[in-house]
Amino acid sequence: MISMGIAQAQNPIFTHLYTADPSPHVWPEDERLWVYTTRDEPGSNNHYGMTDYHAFSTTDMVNWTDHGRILHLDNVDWAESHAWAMDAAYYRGQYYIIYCMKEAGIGLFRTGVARSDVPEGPFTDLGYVKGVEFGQDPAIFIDEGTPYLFWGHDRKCFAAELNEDLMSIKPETYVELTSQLTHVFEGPWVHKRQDKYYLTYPGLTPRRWPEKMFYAVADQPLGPYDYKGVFIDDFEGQSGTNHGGTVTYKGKDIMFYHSAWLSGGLSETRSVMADYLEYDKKGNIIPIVPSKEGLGKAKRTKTTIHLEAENGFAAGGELYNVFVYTWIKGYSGKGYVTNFDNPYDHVTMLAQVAKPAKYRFKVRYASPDGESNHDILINSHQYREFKFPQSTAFTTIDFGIVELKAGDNQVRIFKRNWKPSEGQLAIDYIELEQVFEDEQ
Ligand code: FUB
Repeated sequence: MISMGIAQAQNPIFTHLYTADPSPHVWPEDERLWVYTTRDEPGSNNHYGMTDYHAFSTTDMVNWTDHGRILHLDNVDWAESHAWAMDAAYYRGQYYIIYCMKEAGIGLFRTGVARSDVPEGPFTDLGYVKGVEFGQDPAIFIDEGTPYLFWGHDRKCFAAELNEDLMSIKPETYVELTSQLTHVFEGPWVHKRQDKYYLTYPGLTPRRWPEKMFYAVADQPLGPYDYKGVFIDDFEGQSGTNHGGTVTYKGKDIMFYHSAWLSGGLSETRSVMADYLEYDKKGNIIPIVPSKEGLGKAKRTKTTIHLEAENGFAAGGELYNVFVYTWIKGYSGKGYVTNFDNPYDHVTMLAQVAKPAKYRFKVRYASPDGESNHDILINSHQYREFKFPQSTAFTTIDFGIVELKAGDNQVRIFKRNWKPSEGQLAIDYIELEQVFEDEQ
């Protein structure tokens, strides 16, 4: 079975969460590699109930940070379902995600745009792109400062230049690329190499699932494209779909895509993969054979879920009668949560995982004026009363190993009863680090 040996391998990259449709990027003046993904619900094995997106970062491609939920259907007024494939961009000093969801009451895909001033989000929805009908599987490609949008599904692919606000296309630039992309089904992605534009896409050879990955090459972003062939063929443990993108990081070209390896063959419960992408002397992509080793031969990947307290509802959490402040310096993110004045005042953070598993739980806090009494609840069963020692600066407490269940986990820090505290607690973030069986 394919899932055998995963504990020692680098593929799939993320082994704590079911992830799909990866969008890899390196942002200006940031040494990290970023990967934005969709998420498959544990146990669903279909794509109809997909609701949210995650952001991941790394500097060594072994140790990854899952920054948690970055956008959910509930944060998008115009949408009703199907949080399907997405992409991300850095444009004029802001970070964007471009995604597709079905429009409420209409049931057709629209291409949404959301913005953040930090790459890890959470992102705020701005609406959908005007001029894009049936906007499934968007990819944004910025060439010399000009933004282009590619999208498509059901054997069709389209592209156009975007206006400067990214909220509408320039109609005069709209092209249908379908006939240039043999076997195309959905999921276009464009990258540039040595003045050539490579459009990679999942496709179906006639009447035959699952999807393979194909590519075509052009001299201009909007084509015409010259079909080149398949570069990820059928492989053991593939999912029904494939979808991905390319990035150059630390001098190496990497292809991110997805498989069904983590779910042990449930074909629609997917997991992100990565392998090096190489070209021959003529610039043709050398076909990728998905490998367990992925980007490194010796070490397995490990992910730490990092959840900033101040993100609240935008990241699936809750701030109940507490406030975000920035007075104590040294916090990460945009601030910290404090003012736990009354019983039941709380901050809740959402940790999502694929399977029941153990994690090392840490809390970064400050309590400048004295010890503070609080309680910690993980879902409804793990309750712990804790006295946070006085600390004028933000510091981290390791609470040891906790168990998370498959799906959504609520981590709550609160005042349960009226217990006097000398200090006022400030919560910066929590972390949940994967602990493998051989480390327990
Ligand atoms: O993840 C949901 C859908 O499956 C995507 O939008 C398609 O590209 C396919 O990967």
